[in-house]
Amino acid sequence: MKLIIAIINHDDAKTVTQALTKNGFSSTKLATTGGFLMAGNATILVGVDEERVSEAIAVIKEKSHSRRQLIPTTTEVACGYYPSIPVEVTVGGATIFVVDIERFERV
Ligand code: 2BA
Repeated sequence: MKLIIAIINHDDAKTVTQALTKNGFSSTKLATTGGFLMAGNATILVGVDEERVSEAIAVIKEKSHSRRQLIPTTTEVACGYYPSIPVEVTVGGATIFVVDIERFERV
């Protein structure tokens, strides 16, 4: 068994979890925060048999959209003046980890 850990945009979380359920996958959504932007995102946990990992990832991929986001940065110029220069980053669709599960039980 494998555990898929997928970090996705908060706005895609409902669509992704609904699609996973529709395709027969159990999932858990956690409210998380990205370390770079310090903005809210969502982490989806999916416990899945090894042979269905690619299928689950395909569902997550289909429903997760990338977004371009502006972040403010400051740069020092003459006379101690610090103008805010926005930088654009592309966030997502999804950052996905797949890890081995040593033991899985429902008790
Ligand atoms: P954040 O850490 O808030 O990062 C948001 C986006 O900012 C990233 O999108 C990337 O485009 C940019 N970014 C992140 N770190 C950067 C850096 N040091 N320099 C320049 N740009 C940087 P994604 O790569 O799509 O990541 C989306 C979210 O996935 C991340 O939110 C974080 O929560 C998670 N994530 C990404 N890679 C990870 C990793 N290796 N380990 C754990 N979480 C990760």
